[in-house]
Amino acid sequence: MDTTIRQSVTQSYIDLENEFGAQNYKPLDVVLARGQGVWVWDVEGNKYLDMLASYSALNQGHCHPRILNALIEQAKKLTLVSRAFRTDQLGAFYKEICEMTHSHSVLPMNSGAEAVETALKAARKWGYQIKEVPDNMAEIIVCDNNFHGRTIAIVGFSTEPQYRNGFGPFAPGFVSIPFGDAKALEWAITPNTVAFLVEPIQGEGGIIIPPAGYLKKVREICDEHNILLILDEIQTGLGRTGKFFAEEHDGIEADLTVVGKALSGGVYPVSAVLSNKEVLSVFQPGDHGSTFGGNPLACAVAREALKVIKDENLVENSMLMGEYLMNGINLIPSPYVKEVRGKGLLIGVELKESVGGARRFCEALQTNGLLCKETHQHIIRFAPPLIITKEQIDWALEQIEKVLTGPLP
Ligand code: IF1
Repeated sequence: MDTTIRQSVTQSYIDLENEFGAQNYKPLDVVLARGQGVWVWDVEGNKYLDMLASYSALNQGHCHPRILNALIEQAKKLTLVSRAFRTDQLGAFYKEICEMTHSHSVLPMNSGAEAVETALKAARKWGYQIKEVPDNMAEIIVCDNNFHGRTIAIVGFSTEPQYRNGFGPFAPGFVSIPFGDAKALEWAITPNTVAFLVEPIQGEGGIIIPPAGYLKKVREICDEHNILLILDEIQTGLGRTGKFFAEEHDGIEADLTVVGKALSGGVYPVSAVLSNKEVLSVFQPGDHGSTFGGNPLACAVAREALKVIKDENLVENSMLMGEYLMNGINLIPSPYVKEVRGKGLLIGVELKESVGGARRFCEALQTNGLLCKETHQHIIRFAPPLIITKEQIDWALEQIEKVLTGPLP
């Protein structure tokens, strides 16, 4: 196929999306048809290194054979019964994830936002039942610049105008404070505060890493005031930052931990709330639920996805390869870069404002075979699958160097 025909094939897929779909995204103009490991191929046959990994949902890489096999084998047996009946998968999933994460109990959902909502509901109910906060008075503290999903309750406490505007009215009971500022947390607490919800590293916020010891201080403050610490580890968890959970960098444990994304290795939506303080026991039969939450297909997939993280030492690889990639980027003498920051394989490269935005750099990287996504105008996010090897990073660094030291794209 010559180039023009190939490009018109791509264009026909883009036109189809544009004609019939809601335009709530503006993706790069690459139409992907296949993925394997760290690699993806578009409909023209071009090969790319996936440096986004579906925002950390593909920590185990695309189409991991073991996870696919678990999906296929379970799909042939039983996919869904709803929680009206029990299955032979659910208990095993509970036991394995609790043992792996040192949790007491778990509540499975599907998307990240649903699991965040679940944690918020658990925290409120805990507040009324255990902390004895007066009815309907519970307050939950969140952080400016947060990202926890797209439901109305969640976007109601977003500080990003685009995520909120036009979607009100919103649920009351949320207070937002600056991220990374433990004093601000102390000041915001009232007798009705039931929980503090925070991301260990703000992902969408621009890979913002709080000051060292922040979470440790936050943990102490929460203990002192009897409020629950809810960590959203949907993006930072399951090895992404070089620890199984990012909370381990500060040597603490959350009361409620929210996980999603890579819990299924990216093949199926699976999320969960993990509890260390038996907070989840406030839920009585009928209080909360989901048709698909905890279904046998999800359980089989998640069980295998967790085993792959362990068997392939992905947490350690994330730490080692993360350091290697970040050092490599730091060594590139680029006139465009303001700062490189990250933990493990969650890395943000902040460009100077004068270069006119990261989007054009992502497009230039695409031309060189790397798929990346900008965040917050000026930041390029590098978050490849955790299975990435040193050789693959060396190749990626060559492409990144070309773009960061070449002419302004
Ligand atoms: C989109 C961002 C990332 C998350 C954290 C909860 C959720 C997410 C820390 C909700 C989801 C996704 C959602 C997706 C793009 C992506 C994203 F750019 F929007 F912010 F990763 F950085 N907590 N993040 O990162 O999980 O309900 O989506 O399963 O909304 O466009 P979900």
